[in-house]
Amino acid sequence: MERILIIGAAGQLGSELTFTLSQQYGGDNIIASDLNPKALEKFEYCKTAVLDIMDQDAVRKLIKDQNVKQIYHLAAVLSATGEKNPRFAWQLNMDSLLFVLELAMEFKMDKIYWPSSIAVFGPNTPKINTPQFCVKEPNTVYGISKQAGERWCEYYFQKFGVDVRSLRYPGLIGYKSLPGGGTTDYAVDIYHKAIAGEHFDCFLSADTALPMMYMPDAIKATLDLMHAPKENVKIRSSYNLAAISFTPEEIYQCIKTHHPDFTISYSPDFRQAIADSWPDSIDDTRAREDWGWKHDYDLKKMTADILRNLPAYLVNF
Ligand code: VAH
Repeated sequence: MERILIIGAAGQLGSELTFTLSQQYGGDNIIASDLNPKALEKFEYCKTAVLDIMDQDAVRKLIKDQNVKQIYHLAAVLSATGEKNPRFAWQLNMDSLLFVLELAMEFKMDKIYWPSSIAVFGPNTPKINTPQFCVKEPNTVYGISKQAGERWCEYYFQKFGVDVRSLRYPGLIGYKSLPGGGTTDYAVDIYHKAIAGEHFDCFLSADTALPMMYMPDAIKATLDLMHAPKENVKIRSSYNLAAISFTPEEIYQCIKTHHPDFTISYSPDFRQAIADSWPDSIDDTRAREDWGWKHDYDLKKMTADILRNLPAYLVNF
């Protein structure tokens, strides 16, 4: 029985990726792990383990006992939270990745997945249709850790043959988890406020365009990449990935077609500077050429799907 370990399974991406992986491989072959025991209660359909990725003995023991052959390493401190505790964010994001790459060698793992982000781009990166290869001088701890992590992934692939794969996610939007510590999480919270009939005060300015993606597209891209034949995965740092780009005003206007009384105001805070350092849109031609990436959701289709499904989910939060 070869198993897949998901580290940080209770996060925004992990919550949905764990469900899809369990559907594909069977719950008995999936181990959802997280620091927070309570957060693991929702994973009734797969195996679970309370796990601190920094507790190396515990991680090694679990890998041996459960014959883990793939790891999805999703645990990280996101952009806004990272700026409040830079040293911790760097240590968790970097040390945990290096440890996972070492484990991949030690246990001869089949594949590793590690998410990067458009946060690797910085203020002097071309902002429109940002290319796969370009200047990257990120000025957030999160972005710096993702850029360094990409370098390590490519190094472990080239030097040691570790089959580690990665995507530069745009802002991810889903209705199955609450808004987190990300700069793009305004685009999650806005739906919650609309459904609750509350006013929304946005922490970014009305015209802040950012690359975004609906969670079902992010899950599809992740599994398309992980299932691609090894020879098709030609970029071993991390692939640019794109779907939609919009501003807070544009998502507000889209929601307003469903909730005409919904109101918004704009009060940019420290996260505005983070958003301003990121691209407006991304060129993901290489992902489309190398392993056939294609997104399904635009802003209108995503908004309709979230507003249809979120009310039932609000009961669970
Ligand atoms: C963040 N949601 O806002 C993450 C993402 C592109 C941003 O990596 O930090």
